[in-house]
Amino acid sequence: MAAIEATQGDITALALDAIVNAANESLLGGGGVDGAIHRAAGPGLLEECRTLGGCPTGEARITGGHRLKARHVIHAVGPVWRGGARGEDALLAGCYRASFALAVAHGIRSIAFPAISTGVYRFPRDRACRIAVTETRSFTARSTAVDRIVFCCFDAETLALYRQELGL
Ligand code: AR6
Repeated sequence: MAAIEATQGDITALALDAIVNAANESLLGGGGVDGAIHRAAGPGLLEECRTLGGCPTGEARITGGHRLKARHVIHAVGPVWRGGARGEDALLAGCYRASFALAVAHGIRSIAFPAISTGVYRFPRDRACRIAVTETRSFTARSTAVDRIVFCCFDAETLALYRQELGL
């Protein structure tokens, strides 16, 4: 069974096979964790992202890690929160599922996720945390392809939510 961890810090510092980016449909960068990842990875990441032609909400695309310690970046596009009746839950779950599918396809054995959609996109943090943990447990119950899954929380409140949800 894969180890599922929650930690507080900057995802760009993690030396894992892949880190996940909370991107937008353009895949051409932005603020928040997306901005931090592009700054740390250097201009080669944007160049590679330009070749992808964007990504629909609820899906993900993979690139190299460029100057990051991580070998790959999985760019997942979370939904903007619009009250919860516009398919937001399913779209957010889709980000995690698509990220795991890419991880398996690319032989990624260790991966870190930020709290996708819970910043600029305003998805309620507790609800997003439950979805992230549910999708992760459902993945680890059916696959042993990934050994280590890290929820990288930027602030203490988010970390506390994940710890509670994971029973840590
Ligand atoms: N490491 C880990 N988590 C971080 C970091 C970091 N370095 N920086 C921020 N977070 P957000 P979204 C947390 O806004 O809501 C961008 O402009 C942050 O505290 O980055 O999915 C994109 O281009 C929050 O918990 O992503 C899109 O346009 C979480 O990461 C849009 O924002 C997600 O916050 C996506 O919005």
